[in-house]
Order: sequence, then structure tokens, then C-alpha cells
Amino acid sequence: SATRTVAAVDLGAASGRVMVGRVGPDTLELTEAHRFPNRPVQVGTALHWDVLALYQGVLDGLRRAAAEHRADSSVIDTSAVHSSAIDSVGIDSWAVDYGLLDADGALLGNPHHYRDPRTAPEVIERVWHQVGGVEALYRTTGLQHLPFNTVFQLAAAQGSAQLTAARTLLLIPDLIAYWLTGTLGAEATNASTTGLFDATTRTWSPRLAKAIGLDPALLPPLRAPGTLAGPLLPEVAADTGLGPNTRLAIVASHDTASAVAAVPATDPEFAYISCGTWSLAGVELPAPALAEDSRLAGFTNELGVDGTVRYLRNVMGLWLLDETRRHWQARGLPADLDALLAQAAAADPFTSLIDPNDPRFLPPGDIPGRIRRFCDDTGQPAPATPGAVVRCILESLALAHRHTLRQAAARTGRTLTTVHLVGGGSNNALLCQWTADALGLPVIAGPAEATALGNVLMQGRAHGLVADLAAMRGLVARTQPLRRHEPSGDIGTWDRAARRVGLT
Ligand code: LRH
Repeated sequence: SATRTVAAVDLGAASGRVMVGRVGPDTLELTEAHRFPNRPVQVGTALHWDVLALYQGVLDGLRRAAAEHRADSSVIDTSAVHSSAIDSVGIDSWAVDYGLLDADGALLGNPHHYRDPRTAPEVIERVWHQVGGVEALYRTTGLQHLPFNTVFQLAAAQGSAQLTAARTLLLIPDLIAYWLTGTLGAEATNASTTGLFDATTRTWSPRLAKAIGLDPALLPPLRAPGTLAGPLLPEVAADTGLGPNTRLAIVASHDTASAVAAVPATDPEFAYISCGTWSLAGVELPAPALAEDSRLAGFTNELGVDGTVRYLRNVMGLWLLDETRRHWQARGLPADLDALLAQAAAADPFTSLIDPNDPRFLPPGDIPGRIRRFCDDTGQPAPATPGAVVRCILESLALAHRHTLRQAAARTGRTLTTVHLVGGGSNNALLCQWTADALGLPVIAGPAEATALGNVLMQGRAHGLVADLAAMRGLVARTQPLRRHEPSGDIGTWDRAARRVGLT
């Protein structure tokens, strides 16, 4: 049957990659063309993304993808233009962060990192006041409160020369798409993470923009995922070797939306954890749940594919482990992941536990030191060895997974039966097993590359080769290797641990 070859650009907080996918009604294959580090840069007190380095990585990856996938041609191509077999390019990344363009379309400064400290409590309180209260903001946006939501970042930038000069706001994937094609747009799933998007009408909320003193004209027209957009700019086509016929495909550009679209679930009532830098844990709903109990429990209503709602909460995720390893490595200490996981498996259980979502763990820095202080503050022994630190992180994440999914189920009247854990965290067998043990439920682990697969599948939709969300998920289930973790051990020990750290 017909297939297409597409490039999926997937930018994560720690690394970016360009993957080549082959997709068709019965085909879903993924190979990595290029992977490159994403290293945030601290300038004074500000934390920025190095967005040009990321763009360079994207171009390098597209060049490799084009070189590895030349169109078959029986005639010798004498025109200097080579044609590539890549039919389209789709881009996804983490949410909420943005670049600003001036009236000439030039980027104004480096985008800030969502872990930048400028969204101070007084900035947040001012926004709540301007929009008529935190409850009203939630009723419109359905967005869980996170200090780095775009609306707060923009409020922190209010009055700055950059924001004053800005004419267009582009979320990170839309900025990369602009550089590749010269076209402006705001992909809808990612727009839903800004705090300037109406969860009910599924459009920008000019009212909220005005309330915080932002010109609504900054917000570009929305684009729905699953469609094809313009061709690449001639210079980009020439530089990368992609052909004049390679199109931009609008995918679910919020990485979590792409990952949830690629959950290999057959039961519509499935629960998921998209586990990478963050653990995004929740269920899928047909419409937003905007009542106060959802707000108070910290649940978000972000837009998914085909109008679905991702009803989930952010759990601090493997950031805790990755940042711990970065801290150790910078001090010349051993940080090999497999060795640390083996030490964690051998360490004593439930010695030290943290609430992963404690705000002290959000900024970059000395996570092991902050874990020690959390333990001091809560009358627990601090982890005494690297293996104990890693065990503390993973057991605490398993408890937070359990807490979040049980709350999601309680608020939506669902019964949890199995849990799909997708993303890079699905490779962490210890975390998958402890999540299964803590919940007393089977965990189906994989695919690790759910986000890139979701990106490729939406491009398949745009080319008319994949019918709908159910077909996407069925294709993942049929083609990708998955691992099943049955719950084991005594769930009572997890119940007691959960009570100790307030995650009941
Ligand atoms: C995961 C993610 C998540 C957002 C965070 C900023 O990569 O997109 O859904 O909350 O990054």
C-alpha cells in the first residue's frame, strides 16, 4: 500500500532530534537521522534557550535526512537540483516558550527557558488580579497553574523594550516553522498551553491578552494539526537538499499532544503517563473539565488531536534524575545511568521520600542538596549514597504517578485498569515496575519515541494515509515493541509510603 517518507523534528529540553518516518495505512517506521544536545545558557540571572543552535541542529538533521533519502530516479538528473524523497517536515517541542518577532520579522532576543526565575509570585498575583481572579482564569483556559505558563512570562516582560517592539509571538515549533517556510501560524495544541487560549471555544482569548496589556494582534492565526502548509523557503530547500515539493506538515506541535496521540491504547478510557523530562499523567476527555475541583487538584485541559482534551497534571519527572546526574558529572562524580540504576535497585526501600512537585525542585542546580534539605525539613534520613538518592527519586516519582492518576480517575469517574507509560522514561524499567507496584496495576511501557511517532502519524494524516486517532493508536500497537510490567510486592508498603509524603 502507499507510504510516505517524512521528517519529524522533535525538540526536547535536553536534546533535539530529526527522525525519518515511513508511514502508511499499515506502515510505521522510525529511524534517527540526527540527535543534538540542547544546552540552555545562563546570562546573568536569565536562563535562555540557544534557539539558533537548535535551528542549526534542525538544518543539520534535515540535510542528513535528505541525503539518506534521495528520490529514486531512472533518468540521470542533470539539473543541479537533487530531489529528496522526504514529502514533508513536522515540528514539535516542549510547550509554553516563545520568541518575539519585530515588524521586519526578525527575532527579538533569545527565547527564555521556562525554568527562568522571572515569573515571580508578584507577577503571577498581578495577572490574577488583571484577569478577575485565579478561578476566572481557569474557567476560561482550563490550564493548570504553572508559574511558567506563557501568560505569566509575558506579564513578567511587560514594559520591556522587546515586548514593546514585538509584532508577532511564536511558540518554539512555530518559530522553527517560520524560519523554514516564512509563514506565520500558531499550532492549536501548543497554543492551548499558553494561558491565552479559551479551552471551550478553542480559539485565542483576545480578552485575556488585553487584560494583561498584550496586543491580541501578536497572536498569529491558529493552525489545526493534520494539514499541509507551505513549501520550504528556496534557501532552506537548497541548503538542506530537500526538494521544492517538500511541504511543512502541521502536526500536534506540543510534544505531549503528539505523545498522547501515539499511546498504543485500544480502550478509550486508558490512563497514560508521558514520561521524559516531565511526567504528564492523566486521561483523555472529549471536552474540558473546568470545575473548581479540577483547578484545585491542579489538572490541566490541554488540547489534543481531533478536539480531544488532555486532562493531566505535570509531575516533575525524570528532570530530577537527569539534573542530579548533570550536577554530579560537573563535579567529576560518577553519573553513568545504568550503574546508578543498579545501585538504586540494591538500595534500601522507602528510606527517603520527596514530593517531586515541591517548587524547590524546579530551577536547575543542586537537586541532591535540595533532596537532603527536603528530608531534613520532613524529619527523614537524607539519602546517604548515590544509589539511595536515585532510589529516593524513582520511588517518589512512582508515588506521584499513582497519586496523580488516582486523582484523575476520581475526578472523571473512570476506573483505572492499565496504565500506558510512553516516552524516554519507558526505558527505565525500575520506574515502570515501581509505578505498576505503587498503583497495583499493569503498566504497558513504550514506545519510547511516542512523540516522534505521533509527529510522523499526524503527517500520515495530512497525506491522507491514516484515517483517525484510533487508526493512529492501532498502528502504534501493531508495529512498536511494548513491555508489560505486572504489579508485584505488597501494595500496603506503598500506601504507607504515600501517607508519609502526603501523596495519598
Ligand atoms: C513536556 C512539556 C510539558 C510542558 C513542559 C513545559 O516536554 O511540553 O507538556 O508542561 O514541557
